[in-house]
Amino acid sequence: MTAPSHTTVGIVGAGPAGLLLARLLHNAGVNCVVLESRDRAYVEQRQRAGILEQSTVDVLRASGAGERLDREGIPHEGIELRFDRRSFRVDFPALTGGRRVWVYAQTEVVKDLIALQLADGAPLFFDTEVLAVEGPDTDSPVIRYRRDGVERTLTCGYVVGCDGFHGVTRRAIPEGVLRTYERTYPYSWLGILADVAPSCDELIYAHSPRGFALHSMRSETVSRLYLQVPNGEDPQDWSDERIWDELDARFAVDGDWRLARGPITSKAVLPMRSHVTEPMRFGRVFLAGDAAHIVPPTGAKGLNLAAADVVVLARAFTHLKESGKTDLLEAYSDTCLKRVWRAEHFSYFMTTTLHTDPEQSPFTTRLQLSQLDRIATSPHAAAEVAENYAGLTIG
Ligand code: RFL
Ligand code: PHB
Repeated sequence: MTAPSHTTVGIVGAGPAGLLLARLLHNAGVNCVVLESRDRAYVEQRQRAGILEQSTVDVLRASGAGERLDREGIPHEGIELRFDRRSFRVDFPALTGGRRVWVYAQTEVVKDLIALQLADGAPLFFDTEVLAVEGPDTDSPVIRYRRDGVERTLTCGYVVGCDGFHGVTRRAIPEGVLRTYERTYPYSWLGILADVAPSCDELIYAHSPRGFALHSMRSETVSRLYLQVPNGEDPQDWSDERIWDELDARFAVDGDWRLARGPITSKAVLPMRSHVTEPMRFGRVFLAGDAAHIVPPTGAKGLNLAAADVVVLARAFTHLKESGKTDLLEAYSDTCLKRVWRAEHFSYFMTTTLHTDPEQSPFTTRLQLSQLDRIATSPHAAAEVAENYAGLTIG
């Protein structure tokens, strides 16, 4: 199939943001085309997020992509915080008026959305690299792309950059207009997948003198775990035994909890970063998801923010189609940035409260422990964590 030369909404990138936007637009009868540089297998296998907020689940269900999620997703009603060899459970429904989250991997969300899109949706082209987005402040911006070694163009009514942090769409916004806010962290995560039943029913976020650790899961037989490691660490330097020993040490609590070990099937080191691009719209070019903002993964917010952006955008395009009005499109950036900055703050808070900076003073460690103790003893402090984690209704 060859790509058309014109469409209403040109979408760059088939990650969760691009795919969900395409589904929502398809359902609303708005034409679009999705161009993705990687092949389908790569996009479907990329290991990333694991936690969906209630509102993300609601949107996926309403869009028609909830069938397998409802069968295989695991609802979670809390998380466990470990510190000082003790543990505290943050109870989401009790603290938020009934909200919860779902364990359902990003790989599965992406597979479900791709299957729907290829079955009846708008054109979706893999192995198609977007080279540039041109004319953002004209009535018909153009996407320049390469497919099968040939350069072509797609003329659009609007372009949405869902092309992640390293994408090209952001470059279409002139430097004088663009503002970026950034923070890097002096540590990374070593993430593993292991063929072993999770040793917990809910996720465990652990503060320890040896650094942060997180116990997550993918299914009843597959565990996902993360360890704070120095930046630039080589996963090859981490034997399976070293990883399990370190996880054991960091999750240690008084009492008889045990971490089950099993074969490790994947190891990767992931950098941590906070980044916001403002504005998220220039003329007829929009940014959504990681293309506009990055959060460190400690708050489990990235995928949920991407979904929230495209819901706002799909609503704005539907409104344009129905009323001819562009007011919601014009408000897009301001509407999204409110939620984005809240998630930035929460992700920063979770990250800096739970990790150990290599230069950290004993004073800062005492502050972290005091903050964690506050969450464990004050329902108000715990509710602040629960509301942010389970998802706020903004925008
Ligand atoms: P993506 O997923 O990066 O997709 C962008 C797509 O654009 C394509 N692309 C291009 N296509 C055409 N032409 C070009 N020039 C292109 N340049 C790029 C790419 O190939 C890709 O397919 O961005 P999107 O859609 O905005 O989705 C964002 C999420 O992927 C991300 O925020 C989350 O994974 C973050 N995240 C988590 N989020 C959560 O909500 N809950 C979690 O539990 C959670 N855990 C995580 C995470 C991210 C992690 N890493 C790897 C940073 C755990 C980890 C370890
Ligand atoms: C995951 O399961 O991959 C995961 C869960 C929670 C996080 C980050 C990653 O905060």
